[in-house]
Amino acid sequence: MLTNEKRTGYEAWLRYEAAQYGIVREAYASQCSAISALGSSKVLVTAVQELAEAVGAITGQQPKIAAPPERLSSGVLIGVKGMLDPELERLTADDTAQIGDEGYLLRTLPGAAGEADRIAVVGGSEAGALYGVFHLIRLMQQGEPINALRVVEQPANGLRMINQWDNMDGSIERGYAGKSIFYREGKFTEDFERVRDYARLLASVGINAIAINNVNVHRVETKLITEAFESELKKAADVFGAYGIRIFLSVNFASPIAVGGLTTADPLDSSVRSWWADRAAVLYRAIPEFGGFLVKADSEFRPGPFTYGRDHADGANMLAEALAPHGGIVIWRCFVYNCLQDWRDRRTDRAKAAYDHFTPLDGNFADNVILQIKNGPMDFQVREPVSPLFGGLSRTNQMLELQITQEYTGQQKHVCYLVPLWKEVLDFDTHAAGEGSTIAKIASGAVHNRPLGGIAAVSNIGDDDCWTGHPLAQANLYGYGRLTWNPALPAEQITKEWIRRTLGGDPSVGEVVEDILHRSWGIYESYTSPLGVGWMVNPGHHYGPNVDGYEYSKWGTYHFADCHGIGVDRTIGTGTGYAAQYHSPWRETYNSAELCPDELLLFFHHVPYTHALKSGKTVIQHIYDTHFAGAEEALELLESWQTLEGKLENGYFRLAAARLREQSEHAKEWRDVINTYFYRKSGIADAYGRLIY
Ligand code: GCV
Repeated sequence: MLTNEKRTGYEAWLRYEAAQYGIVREAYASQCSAISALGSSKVLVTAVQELAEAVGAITGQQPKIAAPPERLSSGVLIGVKGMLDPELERLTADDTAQIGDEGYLLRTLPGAAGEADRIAVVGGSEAGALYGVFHLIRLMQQGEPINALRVVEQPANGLRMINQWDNMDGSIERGYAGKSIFYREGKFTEDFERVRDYARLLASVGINAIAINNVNVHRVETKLITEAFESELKKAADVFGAYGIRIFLSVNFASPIAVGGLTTADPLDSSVRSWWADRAAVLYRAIPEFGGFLVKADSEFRPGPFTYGRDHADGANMLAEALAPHGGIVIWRCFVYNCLQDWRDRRTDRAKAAYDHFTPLDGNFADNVILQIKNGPMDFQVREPVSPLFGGLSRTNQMLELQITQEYTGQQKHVCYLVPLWKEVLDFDTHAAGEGSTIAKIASGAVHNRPLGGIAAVSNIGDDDCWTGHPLAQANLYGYGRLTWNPALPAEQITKEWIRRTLGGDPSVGEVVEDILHRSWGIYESYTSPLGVGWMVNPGHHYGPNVDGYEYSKWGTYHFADCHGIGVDRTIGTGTGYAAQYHSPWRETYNSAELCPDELLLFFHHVPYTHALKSGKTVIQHIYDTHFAGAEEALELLESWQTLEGKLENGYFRLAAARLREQSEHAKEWRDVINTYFYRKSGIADAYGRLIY
């Protein structure tokens, strides 16, 4: 295994090694000696196949698969609550009373005298049963006992979604792991095998929805809602459907004009409304389990209702009306801002835009509309405050949008483990409805008792052998899924699970990888983005340092550094007033340069370079220190990875080593560009006399 040059992690966390100890192998083999599904739907068939494959690989013994309705006296019974045999229904009733649609119960049922125990995997639905099976597999991959199971699980979020930013020419917007696994040259791929493998990975962490094309919907992709791609869409829906995942399409708001032959896309025009209603009916006739539409409108040159003097509720509700008879939903993005700003205009603040656009519409959206809100008010920066829009809506369904693909966090060349960042977002208490109104609870719908909610994230996969460019970036996809299921899971647990399942049980490997992952976000922040300043990147592709790259541009992304100081004044008295979009106590905390947490100081305040931070350092010394330290620590990550040579498959080891080497070199570039820039601007020398150019 160790000499395998080719393997770079294709199996990801569904890599099944034989259980380490013979006694454990034997126990699993006997507890899972047979598998039977109480039903024959496609998701249950998947569940049986998945469990059989895992058990075979982990124990070395292939379980017997009983054809329904054969009843097992031992082994694993997989079924759906309400559709079990009466005895099983009765035995599990106490627990299954607690599970809803996608939840599950795993329970060991003691056998009668002389009979072996059985394991019941009971889902609230077929998908729930599949999640239960993946839970059982997770336990076995980690060598956990499965002899006295009583686990009741229910996902916190209704929608647990992935957004692919894939284009049909095969490119992926902000993709850093090769080409699309879905498309080539304007067509769907012919080989759906890889798509199926992706569906497995996603379902294994509880994902239940996927939008399969970029939110920037180009010419060919606009036709995805027409009959032109019906058979391929059906195929994709089947592949994902077998794993309990519903497909969605990103749609072009101007479709009635672009592909419908109409002269308008005005959402209040009756011909437009009936055109969308017809489209929806045709789509659902072909794919009854179709999820709905994802929409980027009036954003970054995409068409939208503003063209017709309508608002976003008009636009979203029109699509909602078309989808409602079929049970479909509209996911409407709130990433709406002026991307043609004059940099001389100091009153307009991009950070305020989503709140300003959408809070006046609170309560106007149909029940099958969900507003999808990016975690921060700007755009997936290394450090941003959370979007105040989450605290500004109480009568509207909302979901959180995260970015797994590392557009601003090292583009999968640098390691940047995002689970700790996401945990900070999810745990943030908006105080919107008193204490405890966390982003996690607002997004799930719990705070305002909303019918729909969830989390979506932009995927980080492509057709690279390891899926994610950097093999360690797989941990972000894994962690994302686990958090959508349960945002309360500790980051450390997720990390340990991912390592154990992906890289095996050697504790000396686990310690090193865990340390690398957990330090990585802080390290990346330290050499790129001090104190909440973002956007010091090369325009367009967003890789590498360019302090003024966006400073005199139209995108609304400025740091305002001059010879005296740096930062954006977003205070209520002298600045853009953005701080007022938060509830107390955040409003007061962010509004005050004294109270504002150091890591967000320059997001909210313009301060002199000599301003003293809570840490006791001046701003300029903080910039120098973090950049020198960050580059050193990036090298430490490489050195620590190198201690794993011979302990991992060679292909995997080398791929990550090459990326960590590039990161360490590139961190020096970041250090020197940023330090030199601010030394030249401020004229203040580094207190320790280190080399600045
Ligand atoms: C899909 C940022 C990215 C764009 C992306 C956009 C969005 O601006 O750079 O590539 O477009 O966000 O989220 O819509």
